[in-house]
Amino acid sequence: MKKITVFIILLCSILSLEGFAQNEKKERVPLKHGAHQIGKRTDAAMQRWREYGLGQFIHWGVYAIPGGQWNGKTSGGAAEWFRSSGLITNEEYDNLYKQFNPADFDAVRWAKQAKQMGAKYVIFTTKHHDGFCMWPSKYTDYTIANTPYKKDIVKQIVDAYAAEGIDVYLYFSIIDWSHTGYVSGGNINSPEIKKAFQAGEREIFNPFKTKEQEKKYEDFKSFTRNQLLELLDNYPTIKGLWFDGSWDVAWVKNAPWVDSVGLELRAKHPGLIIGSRFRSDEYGNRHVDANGDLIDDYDQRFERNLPNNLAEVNDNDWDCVMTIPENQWGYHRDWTLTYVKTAYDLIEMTLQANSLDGNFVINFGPDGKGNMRPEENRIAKSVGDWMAKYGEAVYGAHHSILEKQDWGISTQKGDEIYLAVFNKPMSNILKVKVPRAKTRGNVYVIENATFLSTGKSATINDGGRNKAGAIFYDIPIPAELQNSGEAFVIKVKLKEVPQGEKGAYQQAIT
Ligand code: H79
Repeated sequence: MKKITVFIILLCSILSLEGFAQNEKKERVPLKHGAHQIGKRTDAAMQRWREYGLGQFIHWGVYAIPGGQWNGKTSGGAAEWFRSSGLITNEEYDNLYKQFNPADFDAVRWAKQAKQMGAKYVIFTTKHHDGFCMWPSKYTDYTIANTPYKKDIVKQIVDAYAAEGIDVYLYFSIIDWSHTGYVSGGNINSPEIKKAFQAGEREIFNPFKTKEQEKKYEDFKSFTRNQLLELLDNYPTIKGLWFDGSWDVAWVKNAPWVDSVGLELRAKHPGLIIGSRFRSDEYGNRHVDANGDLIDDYDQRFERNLPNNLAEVNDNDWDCVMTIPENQWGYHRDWTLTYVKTAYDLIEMTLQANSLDGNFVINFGPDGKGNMRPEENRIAKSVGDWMAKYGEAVYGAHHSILEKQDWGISTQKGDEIYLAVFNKPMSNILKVKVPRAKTRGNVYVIENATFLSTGKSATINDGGRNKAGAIFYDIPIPAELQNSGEAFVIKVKLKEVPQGEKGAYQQAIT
C-alpha cells in the first residue's frame, strides 16, 4: 500500500514537472543571440569580480585639454562630449591631439593612489566616442603615437595597476566619430524606434542612406573587431572589457555579428568579463534579452544610479559607475556647476552597492597635464582612510539578512554582519532590529558585537520588542565615535537559539 502511494506521488510530480517545463518552453522566445548562459557565472575570474567591492574608473583623452571650456565659454554638458558641445568646431577638436603632451602623467602615482583608496579594479578609457586611441593602434593614425607625448598610455596604466595588484578592465566605446565608416542610426532606446524594430520594420530605420555608406560600415565593423583583438593581444593581463555606445541602431542591427565578435574575444581570452552593454539580442533587446535573461556577465545599467533593493537587480551581478559631480566623466575645469559628492556620500554608496550584491566604481577625470584634480585627491584619500579601517564590511561582503534600518546599511560575509552607521542616532544608542530566525520557534540573538575601528566589544542591551514581536537590541555608541563625523561599522555575530530556552536571550546580552 505504502509503495503504491509513493509511486502515485512520484508519478504526479513527474507529470506536473513535465507540464511545467512545457509551459516554460512555450513562453520562451527562441533566440540565437540572447543570453548564452542562464544564471551567474561561477568560474574563478567572476568570483574574483564579485569580491572587488570598490573600483576606480578613469576617463582620460584629448577632451581633458579643453576641460569643458573653449574661447572663454563653458559647456554645461559632459566634458568628454565636448566635441558636440557647439563651442568648438570639429576641425579644432580633431586637432587637439597635436597638443596632447601630459608632462605630469605618472601611471605609478595613479595606481598607488587607487591602491590607497582601496580600489580592487580599474576601468580605463582606451577610446571614447571621439575615437582618439590612448594606445598606439595600428588601425588608425588618430592615436597617442601621433601626439607629442608618443608613449603608450594604456600599457603604462595596465602595468602600473597590475603592479599594485589592481585588476584592469578596458573601457571601449563602439561609437567612433573619427572613423569615416561610422554611421549613427539613432538611439534604439527611443520607444518609437524600438517598437518598429521589434515589429520587424527594420528598413524604416535603416541608418544607411547609400550602398556606399553601408559598405563603409562594413569597414568600420572590421576596424572595430581588429581594435578589440589588438587590445587583447597588446594587454593580455586585462580581466575584461567595459563597453559603451551600443545603443546605436546601426550597431543593434548588426547584433549577430556583434555576438560573433564577443564569442571570438572570449575564446581568445579565457575568463574575459564583459558586461551587458556590448550587444543586443536579434530583436534589439539590450541588457536583458527577449526572455528576460541577462546578456553577458553583469548588468551595466546602473550608471550614476544605484538600485534601491534586491528586486531591482533580479539576482544578477552588476556594477554602478559613478561620477563625483553630477555628470562629468572627463576633466571639466568648472566643478561649481552641479553638486559635488563628498567622500561620505561615496562611501555610503559603496556600502549600498555591496549590500545589494554589486560593485561600486568611482570615476576620476584627470586634466590635460596628467594630474588628478585636488578634489579627487582629497576624496581618494578620505575613501582610502575609511576603507583601511572598515573595508572588511565591503570586500567580499554582500546582502545581509538584516532589513534596511534608518541608521544605515548592513552587509554580510559568512555569518558576520556589518552594521555601517551613516545616520548616527541623536540618542547615541543604536537600535538594531534582528531578523526572524530561519527555524520556526527559534530567535536570533546577538552573540557578540565589535567596533571595527577600535576592536573593542560593544555593549549589547535588550532593546525590547515591537508590537509584532520583532526583537531589538540597543548598542550604546562610545564617546570616541559620537562626534567623529565619520561613518563607523560594528561587526555583529548572530546566533540562532530556541525561543523558550531558559536564559538564552539574556545570556547573549553581555
Ligand atoms: O563615458 C561616459 C559617458 O560619456 C558615456 N557613458 C559614460 C560611462 C555616455 N555616452 N552617452 N551617454 C553616456 C548617454 C548620453 C548622454 C547625452 Fe549628453 C545626453 C548625450 C547628449 C545628451 C550628456 C549631456 C552628454 C552630453 C550632453
